[in-house]
Amino acid sequence: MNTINFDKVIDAVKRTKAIVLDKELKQHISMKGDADFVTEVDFRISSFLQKELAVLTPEIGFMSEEEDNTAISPTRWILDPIDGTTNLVYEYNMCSVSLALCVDEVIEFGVVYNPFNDDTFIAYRGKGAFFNGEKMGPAPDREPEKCIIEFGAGSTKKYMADLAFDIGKDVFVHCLDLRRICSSALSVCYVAAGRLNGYFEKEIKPWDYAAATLILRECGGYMSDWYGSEIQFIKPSGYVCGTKKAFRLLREIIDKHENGTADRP
Ligand code: LIP
Repeated sequence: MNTINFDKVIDAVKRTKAIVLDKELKQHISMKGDADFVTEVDFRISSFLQKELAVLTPEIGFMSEEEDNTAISPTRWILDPIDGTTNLVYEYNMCSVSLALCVDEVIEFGVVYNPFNDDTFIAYRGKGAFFNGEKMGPAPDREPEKCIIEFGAGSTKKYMADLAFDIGKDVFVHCLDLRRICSSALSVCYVAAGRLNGYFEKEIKPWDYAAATLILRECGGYMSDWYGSEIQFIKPSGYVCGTKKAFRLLREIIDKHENGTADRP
């Protein structure tokens, strides 16, 4: 851990910008499932960072959205080469490269980089989080009715739509407004930065949230899995996070719906 040159790791992550901005590569699109895009940009970034990290840290394993993750090492990089692939394909340009270092299921380091505007969120466990080089403080703890909440509905999981939208409606009437950015890594970082105040989604993958979780934690944010337990990084998880009051609101609403008590007198 102490011997890792994190500046070189961050530099490698930022060098993915050339791949992301290559207009030709993102035309090569295939479907992993319904409403689930993958492009040549995703594959190129995954193999580029795998090679770079193998040179910088040969002893550390590698887990990535676009690789075969059958043998997962307890000490591993967790990469989402493009979080927000649909946004990339549609040129919505809210995408991030998200890389975390996980050691025995604890996230030690995380970087989330948006190549379209160079926003860079970085955190080192116990040493704080940084946005574009500036130390981040705790985000303002807004009252629920002043909160903007990111609503992750899982576009690839339409069978969850009723529950997601029932909860979404309930949250919407209790907060200022909902957002759909659809890059979970960016959404969690935005909660850390106070641009959003909370975020929830019933099921996402470790690479969507590993790096951003440390960034939010280092800023004093609150988070849990869908049912209120600790977030895990070895398998998919629900994700609920926010500043204190927003998190409390989201937990109350989600628990109410999951326990079947919603809309009862
Ligand atoms: C996507 C997320 C998005 C979430 C989707 C999906 P991808 O990641 O970041 O916020 O709603 O379920 O996981 O597939 O673009 O890397």
